[in-house]
Amino acid sequence: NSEQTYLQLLKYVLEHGTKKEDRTGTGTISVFGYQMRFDLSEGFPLLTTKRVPFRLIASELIWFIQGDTNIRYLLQHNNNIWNEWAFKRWVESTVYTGPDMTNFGLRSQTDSAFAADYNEQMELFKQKVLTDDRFAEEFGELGNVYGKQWREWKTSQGDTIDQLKDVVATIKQNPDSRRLIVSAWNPEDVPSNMALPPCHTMFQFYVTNGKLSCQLYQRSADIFLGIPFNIASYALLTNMVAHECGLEVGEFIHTLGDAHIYTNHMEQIKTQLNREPGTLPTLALNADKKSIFDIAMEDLSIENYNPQPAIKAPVAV
Ligand code: UFP
Repeated sequence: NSEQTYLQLLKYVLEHGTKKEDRTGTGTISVFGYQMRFDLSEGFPLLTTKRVPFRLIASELIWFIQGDTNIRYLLQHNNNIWNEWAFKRWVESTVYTGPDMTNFGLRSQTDSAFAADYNEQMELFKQKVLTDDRFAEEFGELGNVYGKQWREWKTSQGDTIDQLKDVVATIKQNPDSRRLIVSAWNPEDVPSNMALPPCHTMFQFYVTNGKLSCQLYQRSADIFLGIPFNIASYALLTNMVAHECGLEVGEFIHTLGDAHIYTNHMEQIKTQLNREPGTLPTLALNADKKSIFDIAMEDLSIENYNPQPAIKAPVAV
């Protein structure tokens, strides 16, 4: 099933990956080019060999769909997954006057005195984003990340393009189209206008026999921490778009570029590979909310999800 497909990727990269240095200084083993297919009618592909927090995936996806690029909405939903990227901009800015936070991601894992300082600064930062409008506007902002590119792609004419709205409309009007694409990769914005160049670079929809499929090209994939989120996120998006368009769900096809395992995730992966997968949960969508643009957290839930415990691992920043 879907979970085996993911576990096979872990095993494949453990076996065939080559050592590769990376931007974060952590070190990886990596392969280039890999494809997984998930039949979404089998169940919702949320891993059972470790708990994957669905509400974080759902609130992040809603945030993308709303075109939001400020971490305030995420913090309001107790979602901390983008904090480091905003925090990095804050501590590297000229207005920051706290203790030196250079290389905070790696240092906080090895130096406990530093970790205490870091946690304190991060808490202060989060509180400021939540309570201070002007601070949030300046430092909660991640720049032209996914939400911006999906909903308000800037054109050379000074207009914007709502790629997501357009693609949903085209699926309804011309489902056979071979141009059902949303791109998050904006070469003009990548060098300086975004906190993190998009990892899920572009996706395409495909309709046949009344079923909607989606393929994602992901340029860079943290297999242990990132990929389980990315699979669930695009499975959720595909379910939402299918629901709006009156289609059944087909496949999610996940195509990876640099697919890597960080060298400090090895123990965690051993633990996971020793576990037996269970049955996949199912997604419940509020049938009254037709448009993906109206869906809120309370319209989504996961049923029959009985995973094994979460496995903690350090995130490379
Ligand atoms: N990463 C993912 N999935 C995501 C995301 C990030 O796997 O959705 F936002 C990982 C991939 C890589 C790192 O390990 O984050 C990004 O670093 P880089 O830009 O150097 O590829």
